[in-house]
Parts: sequence; C-alpha cells; structure tokens
Amino acid sequence: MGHTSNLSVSGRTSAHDDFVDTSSSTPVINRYSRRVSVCAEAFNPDEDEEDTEPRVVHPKTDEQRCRLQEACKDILIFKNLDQEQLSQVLDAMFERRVEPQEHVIDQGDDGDNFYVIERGLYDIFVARDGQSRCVGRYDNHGSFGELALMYNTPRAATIVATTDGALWGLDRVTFRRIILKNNAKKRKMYEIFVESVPILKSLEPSERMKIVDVIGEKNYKDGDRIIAQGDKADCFYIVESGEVKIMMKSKTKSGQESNQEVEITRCKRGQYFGELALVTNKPRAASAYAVEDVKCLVMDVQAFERLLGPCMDIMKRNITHYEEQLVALFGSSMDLRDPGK
Ligand code: 1OR
Ligand code: 1OR
Repeated sequence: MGHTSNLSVSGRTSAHDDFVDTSSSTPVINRYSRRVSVCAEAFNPDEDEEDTEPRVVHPKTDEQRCRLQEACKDILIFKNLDQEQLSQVLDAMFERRVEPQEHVIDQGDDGDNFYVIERGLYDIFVARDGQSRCVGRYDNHGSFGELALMYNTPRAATIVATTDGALWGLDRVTFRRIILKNNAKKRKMYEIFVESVPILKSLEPSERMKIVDVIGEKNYKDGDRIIAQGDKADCFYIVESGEVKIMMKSKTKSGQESNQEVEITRCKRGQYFGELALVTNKPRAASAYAVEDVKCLVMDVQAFERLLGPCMDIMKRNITHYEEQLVALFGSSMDLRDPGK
C-alpha cells in the first residue's frame, strides 16, 4: 500500500516550499496569491533531498527554551524525532500570546503554522451545514493545526482561545520538512503492526495510516504507572510490545475506596486500553502498570474522536462486558460510570 497516499510525491519544482502544481484540486496557499486551486507543495519524504532552504531559527532566552521544552515533552508527533530533528524543530518555534476570544485558527483557511500549547483553554469548533458546533476543548496542553500542514487541506476546525494563553508556533516549511519526513518513516515502521491490531480492523488502510501519522510511541519500564485510576484522561493506548497490567481499587459499601488494588486483566501486543474514560468522559476507571519493558502507541483524545469513530461500536460493546465482569468481581457496589477518585 502506498504510504504516501496523502502526500504529493512529484519532484520539487521550485526553490520555494509553496508553489503551484495543477495536478489536483486541493487548495493551498501560494506565495503570490492566496487559495489557488492547486495541490501540494512537491515534497518527497522518501528522498533525502538536498537541503538548500535556510533553516528557520527564532533565538530564545534560556527561560523561554525551558518553557518550550516543557510544553513539547509530551507532544506525540515529536516523539519519534531524532535529537537533531527535535532541536531543529525547537529552534524554529516561536512564542505567541493569545487573548480570550482570539481565533488562533479559522476553519477553511490555509495552514500556516502548527501550534503547541504552553497554557490556556481553547475551544474546538467544527462547522457543518452552516452550523458551528463546539466539539472539544484543549485544556492547558496538547497541540493543534497539524492536519492542514500534513495533508495540504484547508483548516478542518476553528480554534478559539477562551482564556489568556501562550502557544509555540512552528512554521509550515519546517513542519513539512521534518515531520512529513518522519511520518513517512513511521508509516513504514508501523504499517504491518497497525494492520494486525484487532480494534483497527474496521478501518480502511488509508485511515490506519492517518492514525500512524498522529500517534507517538511511549516506552515504560517494569512497574511504571501508565494510567492512574481517578485521573483526568487525555490519551488512548495500544500495546506494541510487553504486557500491561490493569489494576482496580474497589469501593466499600460506604463509597470509600479501599487501598487494595486488584489485578483485573492484562493487555498484550495489539490490545488497547484507556478508551473507557474517553468514551464516558469520566476519570480513569482503573490503573495501568507496565510489566517489564513496555512500548505503547499513544493517541490524543482529539485524534481518538476524529479517527476511531468506525471502531466505536466494538469498543462500546466491550465496555458492556467490563460492566458485567465488574459486577462479578466486586459485586454491584461499584459503578464504572462513576469510578470516583
Ligand atoms: P488543522 O490544521 O485542520 C484545525 O486546523 C485543527 O483543529 C486541526 O488541524 C486539528 O489539529 C484540530 N476535526 C478536525 N480537526 C480537529 C478536531 C476534529 N479536533 C481538533 N482538531 N474533530 C474533533 C475531535 C474532538 C472531529 C470533528 C468532527
Ligand atoms: P480508562 O480510560 O478508564 C483504565 O483507564 C483502563 O483500564 C480502562 O479505560 C480500560 O481500557 C481498562 N473495567 C474497567 N476498565 C478496564 C477493565 C474493566 N478492563 C480493562 N480496563 N473490567 C471490569 C472491571 C472488573 C474488565 C475486566 C476484565
């Protein structure tokens, strides 16, 4: 399967990143005119093209660099970058302060930057059939604005700051040069594995590849706690290697949580966990611990909602099974829809 299905793979025909190729109808920004009906910049992530473009560098103080590193440490699409790539990304990033009600991104616009959140709340609006709906929110962490840059599409959502906020921007040229190249590598690395993951079976191959584009790989050592019962949830996990132990604290009749954790199940290669809190919008119902070395593929809640719709029926059916087993294990005193802290 072509792993570059969403990318233009024609050769570079201009010294500029933004140029016109009339082979497709996707509108992209052009240096000289806005929104022409054209396709992607030529960019072949497989080719180690000569890097003639000057590097983008926004000088930073030590204090800014520290804040930037902190904001970027959990950004999933940065996880598989090597050190040189990551340092080029960090060099190119620039600070942007925003005010309440400011539109950071407007749906339908051309993509200029990718943003990492340092702080602030941001609502996500998606307009369909002339109706704009709030479909989610970023709460002091995460990132947005990758889709228009990855796939040369108009912005898919509007992002509005609802508080004062601080963002780190990454320009389109640097994003495409580094992240697209890394994504091509990721697609090759994970293609066979994601095809073997049972929950992803109902997706089209191209949809599975879009998952690969936005996932990050995280590594854990024996005993590491991956998820803590009662925490707020923002990620979904698929076990790539090793074993994950799911442990649950029961509640007593008076509603108090006992200190005793009970092992309820284990997840192995190809299995998923961490979906329940995302589906129910509740705190984590159980804790998850690494048993020896564990590698997981991690997806943020926005990608989960955007990409895993076709798998939702199966997940919900499995959640019904949790509820049955819960009753068998702990009696009926506990409610998965109200796991408490
Ligand atoms: P972008 O470059 O298209 C808008 O600019 C950004 O909003 C987009 O990249 C994503 O980073 C972010 N659907 C599409 N884009 C979303 C969504 C989303 N959520 C965040 N973004 N959905 C909402 C999922 C909670 C699906 C709505 C049907
Ligand atoms: P989460 O987001 O709540 C903890 O974070 C995860 O543990 C949860 O999503 C599930 O993915 C996973 N009950 C609740 N959570 C479970 C269960 C479960 N099994 C796995 N998880 N069971 C019933 C409890 C007795 C199933 C037992 C086989």
